[in-house]
Amino acid sequence: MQKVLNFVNGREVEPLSGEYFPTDDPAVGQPYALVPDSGEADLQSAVDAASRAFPVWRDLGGEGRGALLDNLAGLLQRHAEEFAQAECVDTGKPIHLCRTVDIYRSIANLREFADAARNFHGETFLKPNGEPATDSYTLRQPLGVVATISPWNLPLLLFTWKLAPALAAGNCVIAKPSEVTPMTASMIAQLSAEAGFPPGVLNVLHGKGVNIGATITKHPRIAAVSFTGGTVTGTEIYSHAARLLKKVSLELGGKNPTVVFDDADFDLAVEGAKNSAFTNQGQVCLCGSRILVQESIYNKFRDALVAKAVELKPADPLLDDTRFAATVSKPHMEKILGCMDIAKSEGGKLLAGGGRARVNGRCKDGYFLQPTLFEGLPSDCRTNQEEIFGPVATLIPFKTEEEAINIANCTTYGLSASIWSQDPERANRVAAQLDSGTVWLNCWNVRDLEVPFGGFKKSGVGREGKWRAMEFFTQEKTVTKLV
Ligand code: TXE
Repeated sequence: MQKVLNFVNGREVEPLSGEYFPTDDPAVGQPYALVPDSGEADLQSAVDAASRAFPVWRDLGGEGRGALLDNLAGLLQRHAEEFAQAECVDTGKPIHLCRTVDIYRSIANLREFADAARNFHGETFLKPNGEPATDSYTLRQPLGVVATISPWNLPLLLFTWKLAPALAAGNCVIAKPSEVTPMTASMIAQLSAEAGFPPGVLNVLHGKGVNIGATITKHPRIAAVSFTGGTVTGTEIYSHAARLLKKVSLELGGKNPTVVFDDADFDLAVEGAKNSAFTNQGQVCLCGSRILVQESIYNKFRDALVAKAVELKPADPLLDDTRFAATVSKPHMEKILGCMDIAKSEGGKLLAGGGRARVNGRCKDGYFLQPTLFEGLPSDCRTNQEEIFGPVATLIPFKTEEEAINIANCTTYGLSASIWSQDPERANRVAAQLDSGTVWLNCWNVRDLEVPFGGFKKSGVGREGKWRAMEFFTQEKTVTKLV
């Protein structure tokens, strides 16, 4: 079986314990690769390599670091199809999505932060009339050795979304990809050597969250942790980091509302609600899993959405025209099936799906689920409060704007929302009142890499996005002289 390896000090290495565990191809439902079960000794050797590389990397300057990030983007572009195939096998998501989102956006991340490396700057404060008169300027300096911990739903995209700003800002990185989807992180680490990154600048350690993940968050020489994943894990990382006063950025879960008013462009809103609920089998933190629809169009909208969900047939992810494929792992599929049972036991009326899907041929044992819709559930029940992170959404009718806002805001999460209305005043008025880090008007998941990104409430701490991420991965120094 194929072995994934760690990447430390510029080369691939076995875990020092020699221990591995298997990972599945979720579309086939069989193990296909072995993943290093890294531990404390692997971390120590990676931190040592990163610490040695740090002065060289820092002193290369923004131009030099930007050039290497651009080199890496170019190499990834050249190998894009290979990476898309690998991501598809590792995650079970449609190859179309791997090509047009995962790999495409990973290249964009590297290019965006190559630009940030060159153009990030401090501020000046010229105070000739101050008492006393001063000139001050700020320097944005790297933190040293930092860690990134990324999840399985967009493996390379979220890996590079953290790695690129960390490197652009002049830090050396210990990166831990999800143990469920280790492949493309390992591949890009090898490309980084070809791109010319000095040994030790980027180190990738594979392994389980509870082992190597937790060990990373407790290491005294790691100055910051940037994490995307579940809220429970995020809370644990926050508490470990607090004891050592590490900087922490947490992008966590969501229970995002899609709010459809009766003046919406109907077809656009139905299509938007479908994409928002079921893209990547519902495994995107930004997915709209609660679909709030104004009463006067509720029945018509429900019927149209159900028809779209039924049309979305799970299929082999490696086929070009597949738009809905496998969930990422057996435990995750079982978690989602459990959530469907909870929805039924809470009195939800099943409108579409509701269980496993069977795909013939090589995928007959794969982890496929049906796109699933429920209605008739109160907004305070578990199904409408807890993140399912699968292809399961609920429809909830509302009468007034005020009621829509109350329902939308009544969870502990606050990551994103979409509003569908052709009245711009209403759309902007409601956007201002939603407890969400991001609100889309008549669209969903349109991501400008420069704009701030993060969550309200239990959806996270801090903001990512071009300049916000550069701020996170640096510390500010003020230099003042009398004039
Ligand atoms: O995520 P985890 P899981 C949500 C989603 C999902 C739930 C659990 O609701 O059902 O989280 O998924 C590493 N210290 N999201 O269990 O555990 C882990 O190895 C340090 C939302 O897969 O959060 C992986 O690299 N690290 C989400 C990463 O954390 C630890 C994306 C994410 O895994 C660790 C994924 C620990 N103690 C899941 N435990 C989003 N926001 O996009 C685990 N890890």
